[in-house]
Amino acid sequence: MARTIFHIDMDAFFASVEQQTHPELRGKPIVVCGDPKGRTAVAAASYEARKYGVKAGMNLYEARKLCPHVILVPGDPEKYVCTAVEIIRYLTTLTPYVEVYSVDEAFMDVTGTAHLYGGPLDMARLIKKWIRNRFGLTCSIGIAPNKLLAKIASDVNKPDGIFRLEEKDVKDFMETLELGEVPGIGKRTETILNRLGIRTCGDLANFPVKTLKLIFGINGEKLHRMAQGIDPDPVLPYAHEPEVKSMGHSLTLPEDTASLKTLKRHLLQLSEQVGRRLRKHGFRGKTVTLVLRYSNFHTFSRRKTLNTYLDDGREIYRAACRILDECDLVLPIRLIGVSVSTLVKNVEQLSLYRDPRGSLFTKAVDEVNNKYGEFTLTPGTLLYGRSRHRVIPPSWRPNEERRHDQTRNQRVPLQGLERHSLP
Ligand code: DCP
Ligand code: CA
Repeated sequence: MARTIFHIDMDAFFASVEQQTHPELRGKPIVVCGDPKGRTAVAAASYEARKYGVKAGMNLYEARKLCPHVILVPGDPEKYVCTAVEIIRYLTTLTPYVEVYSVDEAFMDVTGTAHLYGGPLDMARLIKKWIRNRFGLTCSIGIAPNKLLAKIASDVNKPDGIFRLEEKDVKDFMETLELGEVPGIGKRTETILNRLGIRTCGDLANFPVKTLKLIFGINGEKLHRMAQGIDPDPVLPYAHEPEVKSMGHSLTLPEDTASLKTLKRHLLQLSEQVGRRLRKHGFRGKTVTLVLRYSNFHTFSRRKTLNTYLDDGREIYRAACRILDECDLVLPIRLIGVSVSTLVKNVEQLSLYRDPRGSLFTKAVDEVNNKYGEFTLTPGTLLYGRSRHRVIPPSWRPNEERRHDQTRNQRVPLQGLERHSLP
């Protein structure tokens, strides 16, 4: 049976939220960035600023050069996440098949529900009306037989538009579509394809799949399918995602120790692991918990809730060290653990509020470690001292007495099992 999928994408999301919460900014060229005095990039540009060529990813100097009267607004991630969460909650009242795709994008499978709202177009209008009434914000909605096409379609009448692509029109639509318009075809792939004389999806669909497989491996077939607008992936409902409340790691030390220096070295490695795991699963969290077990097996935890959501190992480490410094240790430590809770998912774009070079660096380190193994690249401090220990599978909750204490020298990923709560 043919499916009906929506892709909902908020227009100039962060910038529009700021314009709604600060009416004096409405109708003006603004950019949302980190600290305007610091070295930050443009996270979002209002449509008024885009007219001057200002866009996300630019540095502030470039933005000012293009539009000298542009207004710089420091970002407020909490506000955007809360807005996004409320919108997602509303969407799930229409159908349970809602997939959160990014901080301001969601897919919905409305195959079985659109008729209840007068059909796909009326349902899309209803969603736009609700978002406008509740927040004064606009969004663009793509309606198509699958997620890939719905995502492409939501860009067609952006901003504040709806575009419906029906099965019968897919072939013609794809024929002239530029490769760069297809999510999943990056710049590098596009360049290689261009060299082969392929400019549009039509060209790609007509290209021999055998040759594509020789060049791109198994991705060759995928590219060929994408060019034809084929995407069998289901909408993965938010409610069906594995329930995660916290993520962490702990380590039973090779020897009991009271040395803060040694404890902090282990903490750095554990924090890096936690950060990497959070990023891998698209989570950020704002509560950092330190768990300590004395040599007499007495176990306790201390936590701090921060103002921002973290997924960076070094930031987690800094928070955990502050907690450790405030602990009055009375016995040597046998086990140390760190976990992050109060999680939100898929808000990775907020990381651009930090120094963009910082998040690019973290991404690059993750890529190397994903490929060559944990801690191939690691903070210098971890290279000294004892050899590292193996990671064993998730099993530990921060507040529980431990089953896993029998074995020393084990790092234990912590993973809470309750559903993570929305802010
Ligand atoms: N974002 C960011 N850094 C980027 C890109 C985006 O921090 N390089 C943030 C700010 C955006 C939000 O994510 O408002 C959503 O990203 P989009 O790419 O959907 O961009 P916008 O919603 O701002 O614009 P559009 O109207 O084109 O969707
Ligand atoms: Ca958007």
